[in-house]
Amino acid sequence: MPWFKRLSEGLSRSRDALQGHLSELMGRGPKVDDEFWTDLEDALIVADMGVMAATEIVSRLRRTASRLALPDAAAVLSHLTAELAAEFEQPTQDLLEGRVTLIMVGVNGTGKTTTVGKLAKQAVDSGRSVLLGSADTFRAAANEQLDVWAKRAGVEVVKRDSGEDPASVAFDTVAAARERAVDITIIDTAGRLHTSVDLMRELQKIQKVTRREADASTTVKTILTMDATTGQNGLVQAREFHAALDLDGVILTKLDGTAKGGIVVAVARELGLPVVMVGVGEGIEDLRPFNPEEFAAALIGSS
Ligand SMILES: Nc1nc2c(ncn2[C@@H]2O[C@H](COP(=O)(O)OP(=O)(O)O)[C@@H](O)[C@H]2O)c(=O)[nH]1
Ligand SMILES: [Mg+2]
Repeated sequence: MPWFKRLSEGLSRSRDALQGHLSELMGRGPKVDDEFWTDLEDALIVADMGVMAATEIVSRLRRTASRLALPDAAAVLSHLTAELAAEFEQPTQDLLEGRVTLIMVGVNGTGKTTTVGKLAKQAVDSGRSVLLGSADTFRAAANEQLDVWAKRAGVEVVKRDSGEDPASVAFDTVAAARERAVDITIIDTAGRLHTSVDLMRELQKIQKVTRREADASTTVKTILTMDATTGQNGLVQAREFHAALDLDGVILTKLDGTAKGGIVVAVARELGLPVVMVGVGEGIEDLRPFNPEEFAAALIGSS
């Protein structure tokens, strides 16, 4: 299935919800008055775009409407997709371009390990050399889960027994990657510890070791996976990760499981971080680089 169709299907719950509000808005007639703008803003907020982004999109749309002397509600809404896409900085850089070392972080269950597996497979398919590191030594099953993905992708995993120091795994991984001049190195990490202070400290240690030991020709990036179904709660967690780790980007997973796909807008706007990829399912093909125009078109559909 082509990617846009996948994305579009993945966002269908969000699109249906938003379309419901927009057709209500259209049903009131062609008049564009203050109430129209307020209701449009509310519809965007309900989609979880966040108040800041919703306000900004609506005020830009208002300016466009007056500049182009748009005659009615339908004409105004036909510009919504473009204004939504304009919310994002562009272009988003390809995560797997050049030589990179990625540290994947995020709350348990948000999709770190799955995302590591998908990225590994995609990188291999595009002819890159890949090495994975299993620095989730907290859960016993973590190694096996990553192994399954690694086999699928045909790549090696550096690991240690559970309970061992995750920063040592990062050290071993990066050392091996350096020696073999690997293109793409991805380190999976744990998402749950006794306290979040412990977790952040552990991740900071992994980050420090990785930055210190990684080959000078690779870019080290710390990427947060965020479960889109957790909505605004996920944003709170994301802020905590960002404060502790100075993130380089966010991957939004499980957009297929929510009616509030607008969270992508809130993440970009309120965290000031690029959304580097989006996930719309459990399959390898269901993770792709984020493209603002595509996303806006899939979220809003034709009205
Ligand atoms: N529907 C859906 N499920 C996903 C997506 N990404 C990950 N998952 C599922 O989320 C669950 C937790 O993923 P996992 O990688 O183990 O999370 P981790 O604890 O952060 O490593 C798994 O069942 C994945 O298949 C996605 O984009 N869509
Ligand atoms: Mg995991």
